[in-house]
Amino acid sequence: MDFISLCFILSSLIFSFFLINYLLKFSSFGHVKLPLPPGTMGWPYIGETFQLYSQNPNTFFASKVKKYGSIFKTHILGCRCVMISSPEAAKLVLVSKAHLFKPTFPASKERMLGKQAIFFHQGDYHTKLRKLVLRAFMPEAIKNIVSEVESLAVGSLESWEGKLITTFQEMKTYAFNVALLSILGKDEVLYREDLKRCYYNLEKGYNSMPINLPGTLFHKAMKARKELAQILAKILSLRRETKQNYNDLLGSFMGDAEGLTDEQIADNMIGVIFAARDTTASVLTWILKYLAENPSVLQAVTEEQEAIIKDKEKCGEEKSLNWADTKKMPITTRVIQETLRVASILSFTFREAVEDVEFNGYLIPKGWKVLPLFRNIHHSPDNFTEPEKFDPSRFEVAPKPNTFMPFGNGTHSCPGNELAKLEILVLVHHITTKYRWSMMGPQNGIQYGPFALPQNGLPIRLSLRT
Ligand code: HEM
Ligand SMILES: *[C@@H]1O[C@H](CO)[C@@H](O)[C@H](O)[C@H]1NC(C)=O
Ligand SMILES: CC(=O)N[C@H]1CO[C@H](CO)[C@@H](O)[C@@H]1O
Repeated sequence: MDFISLCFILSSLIFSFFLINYLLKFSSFGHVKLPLPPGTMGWPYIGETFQLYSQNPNTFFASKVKKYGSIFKTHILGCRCVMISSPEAAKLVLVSKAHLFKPTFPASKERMLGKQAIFFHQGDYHTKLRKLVLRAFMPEAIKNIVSEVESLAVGSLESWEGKLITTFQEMKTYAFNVALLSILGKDEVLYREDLKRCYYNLEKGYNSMPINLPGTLFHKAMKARKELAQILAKILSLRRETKQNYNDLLGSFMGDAEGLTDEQIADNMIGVIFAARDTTASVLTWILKYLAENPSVLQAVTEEQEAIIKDKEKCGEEKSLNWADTKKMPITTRVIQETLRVASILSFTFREAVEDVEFNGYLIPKGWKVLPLFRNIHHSPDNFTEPEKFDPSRFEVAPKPNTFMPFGNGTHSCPGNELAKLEILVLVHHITTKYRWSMMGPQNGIQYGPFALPQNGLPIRLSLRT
């Protein structure tokens, strides 16, 4: 055999090896059989739940990312999941292939908020709801409630004056009141206390064992859910009688020509309170902590806010804040952005693959959960230098697409983000110009419940500035 035929035989062997290998990748249905992402699945059923909860969850995610890269598989709480922490993968799941990844929540959350709430849906019903929610929360709509938000902020601050308070608890009340204002407009005050009591019982019961026997927290929660629906039904029927036009979320829901049922309206009003309260309250809590720890930043924010007051005096404008004022707060705005990044209160979100999806040569199998890890993306040194450092000036340059997503992205991104920013700006305006606060407890602990929060909700003492 001459050298040339030997080469020919060898190369055909190599060629057939690759051909067979390639053909083997196709299953009997003709689909490409891709490998699963790297990672370990832990024990049967419990998987790696224990590893996740025995430490700070972010340490678990971070060590996995280090070991396996930005996409890896794991098994927690009985679910097989793929966790992703690159901007490209987040874009795929939340934006470009959003239709292949449906939202998914634990059953307890669905029971609490109601099956018809916006978060749980995909497709036409979701699109319709989202349009109605956005209509009530877009800048054009919330421009008109700046001075009412301001009254709520001023009222809260006055009630804390000279007292030792738990920042998170108090911010929850403020955020609840603003949420109600945006839902019910001026009707808010009439129902505030009743709605607050019901919502509180509902929330306490939803974290408990689902045993519906008299006396249990769960039973009380079920009762509270009914009472909430009754109060809302009363408001609905009053509004239907008066036939006025309302600019608030309830007005938007009721005005829809296609018509939502009372139950759909109730589920979504409770859903919005749920989405709006603890999120905004924990961001506000972190802001007070970071401002207290960074005196030069506090100084810069205070000066920016004082300049707004002086400008208004000079122009002879009335004292109360308006929408245009809130657009003259670039330093404060960067403090909010940096707080959202460092604290990343929503560490991740959940989706479920509705069919087999390929990403970067890996298979994400149908039925698996997919978790975009916002916190890891926000803390990646590739996207943010010295990621653990609180440095608002980094936002003088706009972040790259899909590297900074405190409000998510795509079809389910936060429709309340403008309102959240507004109520934070307004409170920061008044607290920095009139007050000072000191932190009263241990200052380095973080608790997760489920949002990241300074230990014990950040006890502070608030006093008037001298
Ligand atoms: C700083 C405070 C807030 C943060 C960090 C935040 C964050 C988020 C994020 C990340 C999502 C998307 C979740 C996902 O894709 O799975 C979301 C959705 C949502 N948020 Fe917010 N949010 C905040 C405040 C608010 C407020 C004040 C409201 C209402 C007034 C609100 C209403 C909603 C609603 C209704 C959704 C669901 C949207 C949908 O499924 O289409 N949020 N929020
Ligand atoms: C959301 O995704 C789009 C498309 O990739 C991108 O242009 C945009 O900047 C993203 N938004 C955020 C907040 O990253
Ligand atoms: C735009 C950009 O720089 N993206 C990078 C952010 O960090 C991840 C890894 O953590 C990289 O994969 C991205 O390329």
